[in-house]
Amino acid sequence: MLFRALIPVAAALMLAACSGPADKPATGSVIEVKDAFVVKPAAGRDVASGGMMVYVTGAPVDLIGVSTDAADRVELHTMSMEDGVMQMRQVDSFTVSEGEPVVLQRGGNHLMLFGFDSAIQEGDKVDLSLEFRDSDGASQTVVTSADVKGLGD
Ligand SMILES: [Cu+2]
Repeated sequence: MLFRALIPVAAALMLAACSGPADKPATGSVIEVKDAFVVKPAAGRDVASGGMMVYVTGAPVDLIGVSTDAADRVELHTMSMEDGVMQMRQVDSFTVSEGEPVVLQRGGNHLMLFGFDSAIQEGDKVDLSLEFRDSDGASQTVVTSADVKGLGD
């Protein structure tokens, strides 16, 4: 998992403030999701991108999957520069640590929604169901409401 190793570095670069390693028990990690959005694709296309901020209080958790009624399938993607070209790659998970939120956004790590429902319009809201797993293997599902934005927003 080459890309998983890169993610904490990227998160630390984006966020100057960084607390020390969290050696707390995995139980009771509190997950908070903010500013979720999905970008409606151009007419005739059905692949949408999306993002959000994910915070955790307590032990680290992994975001291992996303589902929604608004699309057939959602993947977690990284974005990186390789030989001067931006490349997207699917990854299995993103790790969220206290003080190191996962930032999913345009131009960076992001969600990719395939088979996005063309009936959904800018200004609508869609629910995203986020599945997390903690270090004990316990899972936690968080549902967040994402704003549907236009390509130029
Ligand atoms: Cu992508």
